Amino acid sequence: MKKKISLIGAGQIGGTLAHLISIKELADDVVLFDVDEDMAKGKALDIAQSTSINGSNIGFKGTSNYEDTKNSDVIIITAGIPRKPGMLRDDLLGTNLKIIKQVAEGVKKTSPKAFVICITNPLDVIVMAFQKYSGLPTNKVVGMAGILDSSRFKYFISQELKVPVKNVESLVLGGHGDTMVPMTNQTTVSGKPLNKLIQKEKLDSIIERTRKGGAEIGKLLQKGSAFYAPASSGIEMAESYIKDLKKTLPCAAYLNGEYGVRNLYAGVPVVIGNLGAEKVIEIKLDDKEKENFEISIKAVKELFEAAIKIDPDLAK
Ligand code: TXD
Repeated sequence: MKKKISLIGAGQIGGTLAHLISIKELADDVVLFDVDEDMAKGKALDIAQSTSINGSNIGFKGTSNYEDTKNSDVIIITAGIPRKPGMLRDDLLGTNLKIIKQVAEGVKKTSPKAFVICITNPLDVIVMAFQKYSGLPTNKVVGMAGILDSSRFKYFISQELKVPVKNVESLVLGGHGDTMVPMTNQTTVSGKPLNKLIQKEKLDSIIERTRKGGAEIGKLLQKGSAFYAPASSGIEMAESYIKDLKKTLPCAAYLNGEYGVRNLYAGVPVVIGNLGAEKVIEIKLDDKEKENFEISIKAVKELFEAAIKIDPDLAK
């Protein structure tokens, strides 16, 4: 069966997603959709011209017409504005809510059966708004943040302990903001508990650097925000869905009682397979982790309340 992936937003992350899909041969057809049609077309053409070098056989199209994205298997959304230096993710709310409403209407009409991965910030609230606006089933709508945050945390630990990053196992849960929760007790390095390998002060500074990981890169880039690691993270989710790998990945998923949370999207471990977000895995949190997770959930809820003030339709 031919696979089609559409990327809504062909900016920094969108373009990188398309290139990774091409290299990994994850689909037969890739559509780059953007309000800036020429940019989408230009990137599609550029990547298409790399396929003879990579040896992949994929069709690329750039467009600003949702009809071209029709019947996509996977949709990855990055449409929106990114942070400028000094901005918080939450500062993007008003603008990106309006954009996600348009995107939801387009996707609902043309690809109601797609698996949708939302990347636009502020992540947890935007993915929830997309699900509400589009009415797509909650198991088919997920947000990408936890893989990226976990990857940053693992990288910093590997650098500190001077070990290969693949030896570090960890995950970061909660909302994608400054209250995100790196699970230190679930973190191991070559199977050994992290807490036994690192001093508390050092670990605290790594947690802080992880929480501010996006801002650190934004400050260096000056124009726009991180895009290579965010794109790789989105691809891991898309691949697990398309190939039915059933990987357990930290993603923003709809919670219906899991972790004591109802009717909210937040970062938790989720099995991603060909049914979408198949199952939320409830890991046991210690008291401190639980407390921090609850603080993070509170922050997501408050931001969603702010979103409802902007658009009361979201309360329905
Ligand atoms: O962990 C995470 N979830 C994230 C999220 C990590 C890094 C960045 N994250 C967020 O992703 C970031 O804060 C932004 O909200 C999105 C996209 O970041 P990117 O760096 O790709 O931004 P760009 O390069 O500005 O691309 C956004 C594109 C741009 O080309 C616009 O023309 C387009 O979105 N855009 C639209 N496309 C379609 N439809 C509409 N309405 C639209 N509006 C803007």
